[in-house]
Amino acid sequence: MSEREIIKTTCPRDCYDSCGIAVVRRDGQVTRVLGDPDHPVSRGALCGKCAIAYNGAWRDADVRLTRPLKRIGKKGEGRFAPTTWDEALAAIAERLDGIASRGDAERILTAHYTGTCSVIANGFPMRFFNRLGAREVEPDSICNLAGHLALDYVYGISVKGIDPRTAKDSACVLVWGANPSASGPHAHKYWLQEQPGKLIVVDPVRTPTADLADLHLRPYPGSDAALAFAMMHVIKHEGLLDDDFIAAHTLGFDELAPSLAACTPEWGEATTGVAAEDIQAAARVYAAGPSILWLGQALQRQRTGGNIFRAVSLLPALTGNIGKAGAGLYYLNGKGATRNMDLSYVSCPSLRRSEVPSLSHMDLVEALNDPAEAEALILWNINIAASNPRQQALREALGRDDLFTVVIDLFQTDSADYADYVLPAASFLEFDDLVGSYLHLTLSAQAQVMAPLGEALPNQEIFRRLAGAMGFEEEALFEDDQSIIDTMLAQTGLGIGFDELKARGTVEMTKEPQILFEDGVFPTPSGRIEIASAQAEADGLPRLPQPSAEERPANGRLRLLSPASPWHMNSSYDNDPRIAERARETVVTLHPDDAARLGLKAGGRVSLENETGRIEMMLEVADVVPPGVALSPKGRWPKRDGNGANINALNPGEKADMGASTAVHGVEVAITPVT
Ligand SMILES: Nc1nc2c(c(=O)[nH]1)N[C@H]1C(S)=C(S)[C@@H](COP(=O)(O)OP(=O)(O)OC[C@H]3O[C@@H](n4cnc5c(=O)[nH]c(N)nc54)[C@H](O)[C@@H]3O)O[C@H]1N2
Ligand SMILES: Nc1nc2c(c(=O)[nH]1)N[C@H]1C(S)=C(S)[C@@H](COP(=O)(O)OP(=O)(O)OC[C@H]3O[C@@H](n4cnc5c(=O)[nH]c(N)nc54)[C@H](O)[C@@H]3O)O[C@H]1N2
Ligand code: SF4
Ligand SMILES: [Mo]
Repeated sequence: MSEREIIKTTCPRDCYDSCGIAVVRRDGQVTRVLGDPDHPVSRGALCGKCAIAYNGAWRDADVRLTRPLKRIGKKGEGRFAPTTWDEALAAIAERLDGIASRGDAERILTAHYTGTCSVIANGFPMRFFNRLGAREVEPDSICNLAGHLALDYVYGISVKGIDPRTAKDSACVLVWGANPSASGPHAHKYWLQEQPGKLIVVDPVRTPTADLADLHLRPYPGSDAALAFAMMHVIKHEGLLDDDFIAAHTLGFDELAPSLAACTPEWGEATTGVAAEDIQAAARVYAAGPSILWLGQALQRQRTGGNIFRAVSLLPALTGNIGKAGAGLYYLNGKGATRNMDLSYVSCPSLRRSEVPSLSHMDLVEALNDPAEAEALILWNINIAASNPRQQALREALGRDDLFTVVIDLFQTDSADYADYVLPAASFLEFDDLVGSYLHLTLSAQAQVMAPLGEALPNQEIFRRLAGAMGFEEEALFEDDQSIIDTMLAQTGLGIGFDELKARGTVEMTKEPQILFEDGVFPTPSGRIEIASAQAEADGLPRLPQPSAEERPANGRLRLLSPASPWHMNSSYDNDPRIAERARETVVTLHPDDAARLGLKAGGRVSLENETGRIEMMLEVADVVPPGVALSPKGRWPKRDGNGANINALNPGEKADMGASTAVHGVEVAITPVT
């Protein structure tokens, strides 16, 4: 009789859900990776993409990187020979040491993000880079920095949002610029559908989440600040303001109020495309509350994304929809901030001897082109050749012969093709760690269920060994996983050890739903919600959010949206054969009016072009997208696409108005038939 056992672990992908996983092992060998039926969010199922990939590419030694590799071909060509860990680490250490010992450590760039989000594998490698004095490419600048900075101005914090369980007391959930049907499929399937209130969705696209809504508002992309102002106009003029809350907990409403007068629903309709009566209806339902406001990541990926975020985030302040059960706002629940974990313990910024300013991903191409700025580049948990803007220019920069590049990944990505050394990372199934969802206030165990494939090593072990090869001596660089896990678990105050967490899989941080800002104190300079912000003004931004909308594309061009795809996780999974079957060809979707205007036929090939690049796709015609918008989700590997490029070949890398953060949903393209 073979022995069957089930081990609980957790999905650490960059996803709102952080699903519980049940790994089936027979005689010590993993046979299936399934959903954990006990998990409060996912209730027994993984999403389709992970169900395939975790039983496919992620455990397939023929697809995974299993040995360190050394480049033998030209950069970008993807020709490598196997080497040993000792040789690779010695060579890397020698190069980095050569740069650092002449005082140029800031010419060593490191870019990393959320390839894996577990606490140690996501944070520990920074101990090495802090000690080295390397320059960090600002991680959030590729994703959500503008939104963080905007909420910091208004609320003093951006990483503490509602406890989703409080929705049992809500009369309305307003999802603004997020599409959980793709980006958090279990939040879509259970949480949103079971909450008792009305669902309002603000999204130009009719997504499956929008299909669930009682009210779906479809503003033109980048016009959301105007929509928020029109809603605030209605709230004020229909007597729906919470005057007591405004007086007690906010600053600057008197300065804002005059600007609301002109923002009538009719003005709102003309500016955003949303019907005046829908603006009124949404404002009334939201104001009556208790209401939850979900600020999606897409909302701030715009040229004026910071202003948009400031404007929309005023709705809770004006209506008192915060500080009580069933109310509040949500952007991201930071795994440290909402779980009492001090993540700086993991990354140890104190190891840094001098400050080195970070670099925006939007400025990476220039930096890589300049030997005085970049002599070495180390990438881990990130695939810039697929996911960064200015794809062609970035490739050329990565091709620079004297740029020493190291890529750490599970797979031979497009980025890895440019490496001098490729190092194989272990997957989350192959080491212990902690996972905290960025929506649900849970803490979960990531449990090792199998040995690393081949010679792969967890990120943290790679950097311990590299620290050794460099001759570094600080103890913190060598701390083992168990010690870090114990320290972090102790900080949480949950009173449980890792063995108990592993047995339970996932625990809620509190028994009852937490209420956000229950004490009415906000960590801004004034302790109030800062509608008017002296800090923003000091930083060269307007003192108040502006009732503006971005200019629409001219000359028949369309606004290109490339949000999360249900079959990819960012650029992950494109190389799994069963997922590739489902996403065989890259598709762009246009409204029937645009297709007709441009003389394009459904099923035909079209060219998407702008000053940054050109790619071809198959055309789908459907009124799920509004006129003037083209939709084509992110996620393809450039080298697996017939174009040898993906959607980011069209992204000029324009910056949002805060933090030099990405404005990827502000891209404009011309679309023509391919004959
Ligand atoms: N056009 C367009 N582009 C976008 C976006 C968009 O909306 N539109 N969104 C942007 C956003 S929000 C983001 S966050 C970025 C993310 O973009 P990517 O960097 O592509 O993110 P991922 O695919 O999540 O992970 C990156 C890599 O981490 C690897 N990885 C997984 N686990 C591990 C591990 O344990 N160790 C190591 N070393 N590697 C691991 C994966 O194999 C993968 O190759 O893309 C951005 N690019
Ligand atoms: N399956 C899957 N899940 C993922 C990811 C993935 O790639 N695949 N990526 C993960 C990552 S890194 C992130 S950051 C999150 C992002 O996930 P979300 O927060 O959901 O953000 P996006 O996917 O960028 O876009 C969501 C919706 O915003 C809409 N939108 C675009 N522009 C505007 C606008 O100007 N105004 C309004 N109101 N709506 C707009 C788009 O049409 C889209 O339907 O998802 C995470 N989850
Ligand atoms: S990617 Fe998200 S939905 Fe899919 S298994 Fe992981 S946590 Fe769950
Ligand atoms: Mo992201």
